Amino acid sequence: MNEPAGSTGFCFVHAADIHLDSPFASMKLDSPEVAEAFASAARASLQAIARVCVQEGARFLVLSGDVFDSEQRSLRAQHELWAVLGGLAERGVHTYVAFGNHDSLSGWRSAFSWPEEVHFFGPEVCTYPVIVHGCEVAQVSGISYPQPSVGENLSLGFRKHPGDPFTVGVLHCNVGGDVRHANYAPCSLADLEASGIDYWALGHVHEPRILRAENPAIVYSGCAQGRNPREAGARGCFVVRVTGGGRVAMEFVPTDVIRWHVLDVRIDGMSTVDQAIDEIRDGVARLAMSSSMRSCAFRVRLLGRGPVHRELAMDGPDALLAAARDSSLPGDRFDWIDCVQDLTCPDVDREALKAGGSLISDLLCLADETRSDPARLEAVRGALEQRLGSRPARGLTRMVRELSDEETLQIIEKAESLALDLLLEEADS
Ligand SMILES: [Mn+2]
Repeated sequence: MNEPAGSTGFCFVHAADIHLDSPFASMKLDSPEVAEAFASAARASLQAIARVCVQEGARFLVLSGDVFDSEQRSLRAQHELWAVLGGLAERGVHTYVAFGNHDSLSGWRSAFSWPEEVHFFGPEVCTYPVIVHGCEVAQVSGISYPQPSVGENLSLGFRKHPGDPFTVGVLHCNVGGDVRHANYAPCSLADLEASGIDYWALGHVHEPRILRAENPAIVYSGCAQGRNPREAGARGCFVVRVTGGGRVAMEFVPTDVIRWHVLDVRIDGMSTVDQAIDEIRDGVARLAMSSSMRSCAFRVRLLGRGPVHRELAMDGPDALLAAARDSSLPGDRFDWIDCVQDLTCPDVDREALKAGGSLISDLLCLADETRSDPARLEAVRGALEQRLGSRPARGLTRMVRELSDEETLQIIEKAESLALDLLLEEADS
């Protein structure tokens, strides 16, 4: 898009949730090279964001919270941010940084002197002018979390006044009470619209989402690098072009250096395990091809019903993991299978068993009723949480609380298969 000479059009980049120092703790990274690639992935995604700023001629960059993974910002992570934002400052690109629930101000004590082009938002909404060739083309308003947990609606502190230039609002928040995300700085679309802000640069939700395209634009950039299989698919930042008349056009640009994929392989119709291995390898190659030659990480889920289920019952998933992993890891890029989950079902005629009028048919009917009743699904999550609650496993309890309906259904499916395997074995013997 070419601006006519003399217009005050400009471009900026919106990113969030970089999570420098992210530990990737849940993964069993038995390859040191892959572990190193994951350890440096957040920094590499930040560097990619800086490259996008330079390539696209951005006037400024906004970072909408969770720049660091933890309040205890390590020296290394601080240095990484300082080096990258310092490089942008040397090119005249300003950066506006808000902190969120992961990196609230309560843990912020800088060990570095920052260039004057880098601006950190404090615990009150504050506004900086953006000057281009002596002319104020925009302003950037933002706020940081004073402590990790913020229950107030921070969006109410933002206001664009008559005569103000194009205004960007930088905020880490949960819009519309989305139950899949911790309800920090909750606000509604109507709150954001009422403020007069022209572009809401939001952080917190890790998936890129355009909630509104214009008047005002309301956008979650998502995280810059997926951190686990729940963050599968392209992750990156938005390049935002604003015309002299204040029209907004945005473009999503991936910045992830390792892309997560969930690969589903169905065993229906397979008679031997090598068919499953071939299918995993084919799927990995196909998804790698569609990932623009960046490294990839995979969670493989085996689904369906058939004779292969019985073969997998013992050490199946681990054996398949070993067989399907590329032994030539790693090169310039790699395809890393994080784990293989066995969600397959026994090779039986489920409908016939269900009609059989036995203990097995009771089990299958109960499983079906549970699947189709949201209240029962909730009860399953509650029961799981209670079982785990007695153990020192807070992380696990939180995971159970955040299980999606799809994940809960998978657990029920798995429970049904296990029970069916045991009951059928008993019937065989
Ligand atoms: Mn985050």
